[in-house]
Amino acid sequence: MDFIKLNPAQRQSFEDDGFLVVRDALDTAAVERLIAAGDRLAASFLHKPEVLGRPEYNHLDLRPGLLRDEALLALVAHGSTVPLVVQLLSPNIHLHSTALIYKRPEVSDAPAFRRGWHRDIRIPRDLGHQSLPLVGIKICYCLSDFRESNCGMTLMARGSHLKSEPLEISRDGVDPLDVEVCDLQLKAGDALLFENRIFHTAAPNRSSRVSKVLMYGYAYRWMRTEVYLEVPDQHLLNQADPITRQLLGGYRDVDTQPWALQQWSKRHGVQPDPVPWTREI
Ligand SMILES: O=C(O)CCC(=O)C(=O)O
Repeated sequence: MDFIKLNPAQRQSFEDDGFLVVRDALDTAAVERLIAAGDRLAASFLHKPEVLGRPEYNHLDLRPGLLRDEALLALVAHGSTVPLVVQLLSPNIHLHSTALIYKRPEVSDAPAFRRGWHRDIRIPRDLGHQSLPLVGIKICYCLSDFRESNCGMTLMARGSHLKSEPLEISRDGVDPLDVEVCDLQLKAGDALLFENRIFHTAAPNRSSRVSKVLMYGYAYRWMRTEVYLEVPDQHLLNQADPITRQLLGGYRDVDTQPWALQQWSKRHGVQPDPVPWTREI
């Protein structure tokens, strides 16, 4: 995997906002390859007739089976984004989830489907909203342009990763009032990194084109992967480069050192300081 240094401004922006935009994370050829792969997986969704008044039929959130496609597998250790995730979390990470999200255009008076503000991985359900840890980062790769508002991009509540309480939404409203809701303007090839604590929600696509993104989530290796991320077969693991093998969960257990990314981090001078169990007094 190539090395790209996380610069101080990027770190600050990620720490302040809970998300970070990486422009041109994918070149045109990669976007085309990924659209072709995504469209193959989404073929039946893309070709079925529109079901009026049922926005849930206009929204595809496909999670299992993505990595069987070569182009989608190659994205697991993508060089312009995953190095940033390693520097924001640590080398001790693996791929935690994958999703292909397509939204067909929706008529403007249709009820908002899946407009549900949430934090990822359901951690607050057990730990509450206070002292919530940063444990994972999703990379959202744009395969279509998102150059206007209300065109299907996931909405982010800027800075809400630091909130220690639930979001406040008025009885007749859908969005929080006390935080800035960001409907980011992105173009195909851009990536949006966002962390597990930030409140975000799906939003309807009021444009005239299908909105297309891929989301790959990374988390510490002691976080169990989402169940639909199938354990890759041994043949595939044997063929993978060492970093992809680690990211795919190729080590026997979490006590095995994350050798591949540890060595990569060391080679590039970005290994985190060790955290000792004990210290002399
Ligand atoms: O469909 C979307 O835009 C949002 C997806 C989402 O909320 C998630 O992956 O956690």
